[in-house]
Amino acid sequence: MYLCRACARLQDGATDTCHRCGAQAILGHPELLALSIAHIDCDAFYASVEKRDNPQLRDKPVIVGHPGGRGVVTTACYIARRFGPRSAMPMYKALELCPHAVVIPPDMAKYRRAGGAIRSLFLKATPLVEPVSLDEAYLDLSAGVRLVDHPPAVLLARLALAIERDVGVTVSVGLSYNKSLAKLASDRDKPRGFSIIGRAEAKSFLAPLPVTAIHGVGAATAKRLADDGITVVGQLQALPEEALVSRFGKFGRALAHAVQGDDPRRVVPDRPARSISAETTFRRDLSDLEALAEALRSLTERVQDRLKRARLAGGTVVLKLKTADFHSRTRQDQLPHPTQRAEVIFQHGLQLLRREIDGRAFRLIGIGVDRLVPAEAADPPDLFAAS
Ligand code: TTP
Ligand code: MG
Repeated sequence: MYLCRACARLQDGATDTCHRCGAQAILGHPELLALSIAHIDCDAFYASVEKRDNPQLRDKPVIVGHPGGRGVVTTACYIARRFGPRSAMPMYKALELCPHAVVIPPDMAKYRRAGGAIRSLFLKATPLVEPVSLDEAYLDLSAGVRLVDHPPAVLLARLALAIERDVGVTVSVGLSYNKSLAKLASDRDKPRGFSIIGRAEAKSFLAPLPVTAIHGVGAATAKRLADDGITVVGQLQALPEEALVSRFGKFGRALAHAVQGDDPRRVVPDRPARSISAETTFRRDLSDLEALAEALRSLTERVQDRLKRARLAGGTVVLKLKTADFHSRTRQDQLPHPTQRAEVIFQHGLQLLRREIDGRAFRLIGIGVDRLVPAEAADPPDLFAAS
């Protein structure tokens, strides 16, 4: 399967140019539709925001940082990087390497606003957004979690385009099956990258990388490994797990898994979603209770699925209906106890629905929950259930 990054659509054939938009931005991968964990990182973030706000800087080398002797570079744009300046470098040194650079003092409030705008776009795709910093986040776009029913690769291409259009900065996207690999992927072809690491190539991708590419391997561990003559991941892959356990204890076990491309860490959202819902528009308008209830039942299954994946429960059930002439109604019902269960949501939704049946035809029904709480607070054990 192939993805056109320019129009964010999928196509079958292996061509250089998109069948639909004609752009030469085709990305192919055998696991394109099987991967759903993403890492997105803005390109030269502070410098990109400054270039957005002053187009005269577009083709110039830009360094963001406090000018003067003791300042350091926060970031350098990709043009400046060709001459050597990098983040954390003393400013005087950066200017020795690139004397014609334009130096701009940082404007944190502005970068926070841009970061917030980007975050809002992420949250339109999935509630499972884990920010790492202002310009960087992990997204879980698995089926049942994502809010828009398109393959993750398509959602990511759309997001990258939306961020460019609405926020005015470019991003690099990494798509894989866990956080570590998604992060390595996003770093792989910056700027404006879109890189995919599938299960089939994870091990061989990791093999030539320095050991510090592995999550959890810092300078101290790298030093101990170097003392053993180990510098690249491939050498660790060749060792039996027990060898790493005896050398590093519990961390050794995690390390043994990590070098094989395993990473059990989940994407943990920093802020709870406000509501979780599902809705459907009918092909033909419906007016009778039975047909509407049937649609309601399958939607509550989807809501349950999403709640479970997000490890949340809802305290209020919200029913949404749209009449054939496009009038929306929402009705809600507070639950005695927050729930994750489709059956509970369905029963409450059905009660609400019954009151709305008056012979009128509906074109859309939706059901959801809000007042979300962590799943642990949900559904007290049923005293009468078998167990
Ligand atoms: P990064 O994402 O590390 O860097 P970047 O976005 O500038 O460039 P890249 O394309 O390689 O991702 O950091 C995001 C912002 O954080 C960066 O624009 C400036 C700031 N920052 C610092 O202030 N000091 C630092 O040492 C680093 C690394 C970043
Ligand atoms: Mg960045």
